[in-house]
Amino acid sequence: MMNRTLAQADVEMARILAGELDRQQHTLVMIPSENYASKAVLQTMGSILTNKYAEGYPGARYYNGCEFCDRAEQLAIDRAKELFRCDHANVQLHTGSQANMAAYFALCEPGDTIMGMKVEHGGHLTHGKSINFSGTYYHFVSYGLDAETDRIEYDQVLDIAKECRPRLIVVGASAYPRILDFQRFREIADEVGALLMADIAHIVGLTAAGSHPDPVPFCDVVTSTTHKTLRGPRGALILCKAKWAEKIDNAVFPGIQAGPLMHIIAAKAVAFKEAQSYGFREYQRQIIRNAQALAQSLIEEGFRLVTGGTDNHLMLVDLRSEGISGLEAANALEEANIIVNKNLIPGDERSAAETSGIRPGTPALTTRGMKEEQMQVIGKLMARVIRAPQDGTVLADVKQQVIDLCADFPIYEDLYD
Ligand code: DSN
Repeated sequence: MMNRTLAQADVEMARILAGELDRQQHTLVMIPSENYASKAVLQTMGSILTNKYAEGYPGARYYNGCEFCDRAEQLAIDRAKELFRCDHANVQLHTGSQANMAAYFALCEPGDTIMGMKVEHGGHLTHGKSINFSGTYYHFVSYGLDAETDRIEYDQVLDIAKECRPRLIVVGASAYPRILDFQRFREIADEVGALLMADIAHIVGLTAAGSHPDPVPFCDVVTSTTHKTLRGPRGALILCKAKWAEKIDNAVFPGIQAGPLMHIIAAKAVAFKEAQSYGFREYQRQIIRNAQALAQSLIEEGFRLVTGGTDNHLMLVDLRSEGISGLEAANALEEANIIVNKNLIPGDERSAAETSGIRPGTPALTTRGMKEEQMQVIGKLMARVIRAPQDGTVLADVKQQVIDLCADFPIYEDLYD
């Protein structure tokens, strides 16, 4: 029983995993929040640390037998502090949403006023959407993008802050293709006496590698996921100034989480080590070069991009003049093995389930080694599909070209060796 492989123990599930591996190998993964974790990270996630309860923190656990859990978690904390040059790191968060929940618990009281970016303009559910805990338990006031520029206009943010006098301002987005000026947000927060939190779930790899301005010097607390541009295991972390360390740790455990996922924490430590390499810094630079090459290719094909391009790993394609919704475009692209997600664009009149845009990104394509040359080709393939979403011949032809392209950039060749 204990020693059987997955294929021996559960043929059905083994087949599902084999199918997913095949899908990841033969499709262009262009959802900007997705990536391919390294074999070392995957091995650690699948390790025996999943067997252990370790409620508490290194050196202060509620269970015995935590010697190796303590070492693994301390390694993750130390590496996170070094990588992000911060005072304190909590690496136990299961998800980005829980990281934001813990940060609000630590910094605010229920009912406090918090400012966050509108979800419809690129913010996250946990930045105050009424259907989310954030909008239910806190008084969120939203700032959005300027109607002319589709960018954050910092004077507008300041005006809103002066009016609502928030306890906390949240800066960060899931769909904003431009640089975030954390220093300017700090100045705004200081002017109204607010605390400042950055949610860098998307751009964390870029900031760690110096390819995007660093939020850590300017923010009280920084939250992030670990599986997007950082290319680690699915999970999250919180970085903070020393003065918030105890409140953050208490908010995470026992505040909102109990038993930590030790196998995931250990895999975060591995990812943090990988992120300290020169290769990782070059990888992040290439993500941006690739995004800009893809943006250029789409613009040459006649598409309108929100803000006209990108500074980071993603872009928003406005499909309103194409006579196709984001949903229809994403579904047609999937037929051709190109995986993107539909996304609201600023001023969108369609619902979030339909949308007028898509949000392509380059982190996963860059992990498999693709460069600007391939981005040029991919932009043209996407245009063919979006302009002929019902044409079976076009979809079949593009699909074959995608499969051929993917074959030149293999992933996980020896995963099960
Ligand atoms: N679901 C993530 C994304 O795709 O951006 C945000 O949590």
